[in-house]
Amino acid sequence: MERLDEDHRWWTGSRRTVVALVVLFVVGAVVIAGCPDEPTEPEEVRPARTVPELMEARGLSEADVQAALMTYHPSGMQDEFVMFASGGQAGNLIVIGVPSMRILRYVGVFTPEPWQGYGYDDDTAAMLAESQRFDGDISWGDMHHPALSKTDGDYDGEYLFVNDKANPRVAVIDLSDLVTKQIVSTELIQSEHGSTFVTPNTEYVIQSAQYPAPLGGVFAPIEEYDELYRGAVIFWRFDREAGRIDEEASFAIELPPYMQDLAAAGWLESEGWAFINSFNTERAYGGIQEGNPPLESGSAQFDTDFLHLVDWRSAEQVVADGNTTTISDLPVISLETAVEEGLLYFVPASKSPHGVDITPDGSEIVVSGKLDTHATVYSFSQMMALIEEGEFDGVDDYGVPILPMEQAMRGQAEIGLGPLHTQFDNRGYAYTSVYIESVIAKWSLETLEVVEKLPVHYNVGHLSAVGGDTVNPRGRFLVSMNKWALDRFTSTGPLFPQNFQLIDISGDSMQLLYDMPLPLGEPHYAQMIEADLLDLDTIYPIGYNPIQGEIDENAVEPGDERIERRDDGVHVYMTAIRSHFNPDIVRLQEGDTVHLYLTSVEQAEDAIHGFTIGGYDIHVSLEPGKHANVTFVADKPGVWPMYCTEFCSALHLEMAGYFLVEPQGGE
Ligand code: RUQ
Ligand code: CUA
Repeated sequence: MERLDEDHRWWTGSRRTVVALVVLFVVGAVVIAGCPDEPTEPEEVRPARTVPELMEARGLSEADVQAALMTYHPSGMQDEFVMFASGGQAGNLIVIGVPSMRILRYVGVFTPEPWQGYGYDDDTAAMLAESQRFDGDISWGDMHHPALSKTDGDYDGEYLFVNDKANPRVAVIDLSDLVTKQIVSTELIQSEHGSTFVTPNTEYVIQSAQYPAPLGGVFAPIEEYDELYRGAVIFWRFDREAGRIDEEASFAIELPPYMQDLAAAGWLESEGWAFINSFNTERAYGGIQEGNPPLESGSAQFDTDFLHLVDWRSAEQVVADGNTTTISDLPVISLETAVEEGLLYFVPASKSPHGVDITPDGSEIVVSGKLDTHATVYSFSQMMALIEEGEFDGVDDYGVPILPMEQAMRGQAEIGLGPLHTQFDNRGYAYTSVYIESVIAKWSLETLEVVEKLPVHYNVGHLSAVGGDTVNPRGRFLVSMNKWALDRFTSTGPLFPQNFQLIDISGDSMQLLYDMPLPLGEPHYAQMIEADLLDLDTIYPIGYNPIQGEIDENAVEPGDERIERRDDGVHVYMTAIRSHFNPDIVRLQEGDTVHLYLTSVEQAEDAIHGFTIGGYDIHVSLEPGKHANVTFVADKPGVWPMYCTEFCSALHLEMAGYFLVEPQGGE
């Protein structure tokens, strides 16, 4: 019975379908035959095309359209400014065109960057390896503050410095080719934050510690925090001629175990002095499980902490006189000597201060009190007068003289909740990022009155204006670097991008122009410079080794390609040009040491090749003219294709060859 019913249903259903199809067909035929001139499709909805239509359809205001016109760059139009932003925990540098906010480049710094072969050839791998502290094997960096080199207190477009907070390191990037040329590291301090900041003629790159620890990386119980833990500030000497930091000519000054924070170097009137903020003068060190307050509350007991004033010009003399102790290969001026020689003074700064910024004329220092609502404006000349007259409010536990706060400052600007960093324009205004309020506060340097607040989305950290930390602020654009981005972009799950917001500051009021998601790291700080102040080479002379800064001794000229078997291994002199490597077959015995000398003999802009040998974790980027050395042991027998990884020409796929590694014993 059941089976019969099933069959029955099948027939019934099928018959209904057939009937329906026939009816549809007939009706359709009648419609087509009866109405030959009428459209058969519903009227097409034309998408909005004209500006008014688009504005209406997308709900755009006139200000939105204006913002779009100020940032849109049709194909081929180039940006007026270039922003160098730290890549945060990605450990690389981000190069951004402004005002289009298009990412133009990443530059490998503390982290290997496979696409640019950074960390894979001998020179860049050695640079990363030599930057290791305590023979470690750190593969990343926590980059915070890029600093453009300066001449007379303004950007000169020649070099850029960046720091690694987690593993105290400073990198030098050459702006003639945007390549990291040097990374210096120190074992003196175990973390840092006030870095990198340059003196007005880039004599020094400043790096100050953050979390105190015994100097030199030794152990001491945390209960001896006051006695044995210390901060320090390092002055890395920059040799502009060589384009490198001269470690031999660098020095450090021991500081009390407060948590030194951001730093700045004075210019013009205040030239010769460095200013370093600190928090946790309470010297709390946590220990929640041991009944201590967490660091966050332990360090927030006092109403003020200390802004450090450091006379680095006089410190140079103390170092020259040999009045130092060597720790971790650096001559260190002890706290005692620093006090004796008048190199170090403190002035109280409002509750857990953060940013410290020099006004364009160099006469004042603006300090934001993270847990206070003010930005305090200190007068350099008043502070110098106090020092000269010996007018101090006593000394701290380490004997450092403390200047009276009231007499050191001109006044305070009432900014709002959580002021952090300040930048300047060319019309006498200061711009302070206000974290808790999520606004940029614009205030008059003259009256110290806030004139405008612009909401930003959300939790702004640093802000960067064009030339905003120089003697010559340009006052055009400002970028608000927001830590949170919830609700701003299409969701990418629990991990949100950061949000760079571009703001026009050239008018009477600030105008928000653009939201740029930054999908990597936490890009802390950035600096912006006119694109035409940069002078970038687009090709290298043939055989140039960018890390060594000269033609490589093993550069290969066309016609000179060869393979030589010597006592120390197999030397392969190889060139690359569209669309082949030569030699393209390399015969090896298992265990051979291979010295690969690779020269791009291209001289056409943007004719870039990549080089890899499968199975060997090798990748090189060959910009026109560039030379790279790769040394490796052919320890994996087999047939290993090598090929060009960059789509360089119509015959890019044919730009390939073989590394043939014969097993031991000829099997
Ligand atoms: S800090 S968000 Cu690393 Cu420059 Cu103030
Ligand atoms: Cu060379 Cu692809």
